Amino acid sequence: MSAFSLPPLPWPDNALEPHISARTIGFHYGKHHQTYVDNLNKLVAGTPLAALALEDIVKQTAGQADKAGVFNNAAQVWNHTFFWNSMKPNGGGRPAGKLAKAIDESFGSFDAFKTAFTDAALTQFGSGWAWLIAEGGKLKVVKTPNADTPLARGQKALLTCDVWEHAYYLNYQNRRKDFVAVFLDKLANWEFAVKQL
Ligand code: MN3
Repeated sequence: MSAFSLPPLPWPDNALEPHISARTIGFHYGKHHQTYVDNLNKLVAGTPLAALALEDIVKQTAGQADKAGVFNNAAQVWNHTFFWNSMKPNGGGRPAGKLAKAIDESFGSFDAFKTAFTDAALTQFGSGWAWLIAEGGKLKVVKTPNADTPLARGQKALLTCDVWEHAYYLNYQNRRKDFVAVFLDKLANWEFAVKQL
């Protein structure tokens, strides 16, 4: 019996076109995300970890060298589900209400937030993630390498952009900057982000 399953996407696989193609989603969700789920199930089968919630596996295996495989796959399952929810058709633009206020208070302006987020996404060398997080009553932008995640660092994730090449290569090839701009301008799901606050 499989402990974990691939959560359904929050929108049809072609819903983010033309910005992210159904072909990209087909590989990214159908192959990459599914593989993390399958690997996690294999790794935890018959161990006490199989009885835990996904979030607890991520927290409990973080930083443990002998559990790196479990952590990497569990964190990638969680990160990808969070990423799908961080986007929506006709997203982007600016958040409203208390999130807009929190961004202004923490970064000075929405444009300053965008610059910080873009910088984090572009300076994450190799594979990883850019995040808007809440920590200590403030919003911050952070980047994490590979599978690493704010969930393992005691930080509250609000929004993320996957900057592994598999997230954008079919649509943008090496142009990560163009992908990140489209994420912020056309796809970011601010209603999801505000729910995390
Ligand atoms: Mn990915």
